[in-house]
Amino acid sequence: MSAPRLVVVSNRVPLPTERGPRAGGLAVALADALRPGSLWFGWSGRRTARAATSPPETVESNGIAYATIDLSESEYRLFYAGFSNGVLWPLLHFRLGLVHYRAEEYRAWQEVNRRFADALIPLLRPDDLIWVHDYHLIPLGEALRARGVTGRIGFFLHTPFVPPEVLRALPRAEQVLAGLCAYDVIGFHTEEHRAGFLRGVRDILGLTPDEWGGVTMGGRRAQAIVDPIGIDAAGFAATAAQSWTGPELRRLRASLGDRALAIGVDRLDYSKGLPQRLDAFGRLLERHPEHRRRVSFLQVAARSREDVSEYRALRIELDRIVGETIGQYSEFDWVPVRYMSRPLRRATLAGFYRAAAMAVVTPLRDGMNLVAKEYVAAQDPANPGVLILSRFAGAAAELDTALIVNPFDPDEIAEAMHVALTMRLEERQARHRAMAGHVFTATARRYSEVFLAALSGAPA
Ligand code: GDG
Repeated sequence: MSAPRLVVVSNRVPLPTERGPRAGGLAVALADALRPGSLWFGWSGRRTARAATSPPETVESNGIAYATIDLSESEYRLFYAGFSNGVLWPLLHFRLGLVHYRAEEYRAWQEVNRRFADALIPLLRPDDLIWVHDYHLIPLGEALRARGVTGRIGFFLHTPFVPPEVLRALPRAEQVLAGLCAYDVIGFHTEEHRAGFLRGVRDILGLTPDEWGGVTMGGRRAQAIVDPIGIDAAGFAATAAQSWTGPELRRLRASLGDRALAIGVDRLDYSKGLPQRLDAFGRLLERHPEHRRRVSFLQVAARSREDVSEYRALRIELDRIVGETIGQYSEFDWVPVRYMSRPLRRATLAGFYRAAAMAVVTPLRDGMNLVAKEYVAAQDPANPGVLILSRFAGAAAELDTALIVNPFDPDEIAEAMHVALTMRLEERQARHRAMAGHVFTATARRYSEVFLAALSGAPA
């Protein structure tokens, strides 16, 4: 008997025709699971003036079908920029002060999920394994069930999950939790996220999870699992080693001279702790002036979600902080911070990680953080750089030999930067070895194998 077909659903479908510099993340994580014959369904990224009702557009590449629908301007505003990124994203990152709840946005979120379900139903076969991704699509499982889908449906949350004390601030907390319970499997990056969800189920829904993390609602049992996402570590390491000798790396090295490179790579997002990190770098130069002229900090912060006002405000704030740091510490032949709001090519990024003596990954909260794992994979094991990592990134649960910091404390980050820049080779190697052990084992392939094993009901 042949294996069931995998149907992946995510808000944005990475169409094979538009693999830009940002290709990565989910597409890499699912590469091994997406065998020929699989289907990937979601939003095309296009916005239309009026609500579209036409059937999904399908393109095929390497045997995989990509089926997409468009969103109307108003759906984009209410469902995507509104409830998904203006309510759920800040809430799930513990930023209650940034949550702007509006009932019409919540309704649009439910409505777009129903439209996704309507468009997906005709493409489904009875024995499909359906794997839904992320907070935009929480109600999709319920919507599919309401339309008669009886097969296995799983959901993976890429963000953190908050404890019930925080979740209760959301006027529709019960519906969100109930939406999650409509799946057969609900995946989280860490035990902390899973535990927060199960506590919410108990405290807000009044249901008692069983000892294996199962929740039974309406006669169905949903299993909450921990399945940390990983990267294609071997592939990324090979890319880093290869781009080491390429033209961009030559230019980078020429521009650095004998100075050390420090690197930060993030989507420009308020969850990533960028102002605190730049503040910390200024404090390093203040407290340890021996690093002046000896290190350059390259911050790559590609713009994202600029339709949400907080993101525009953050960009302006960062422009100011970067300008201040540059003005304060620059000398005529040295600039302390290099700041790029355009994305780099993935191969170039891999080489830059390898060239960096330290990476500073200090989100205030993060589901996982793949940059931390990419940095580890890209290092030369004989002469590795040092990772400074926020204790509030999911990655800290695995990469505990990084220099773990509180991202809200610029002094602590500055001290960690000093420790990193002066660390002896043996210690760097030992810390890196332990982290590489995780990154090269808990890979993208393992992530999808574990999830799909749980979803198909087999032991992982
Ligand atoms: C969400 C969760 C979770 C960034 N700048 C450039 C570039 N990137 C790539 C990185 C990395 C990816 O984007 C970012 O992934 P993260 O995991 O760090 O963060 P989110 O985008 O917030 O992702 C997160 C993830 O989902 C997966 O579950 O880990 O916690 O928030 O791959 O390399 N890539 C290129 N140029 C850039 O300038 N090519």
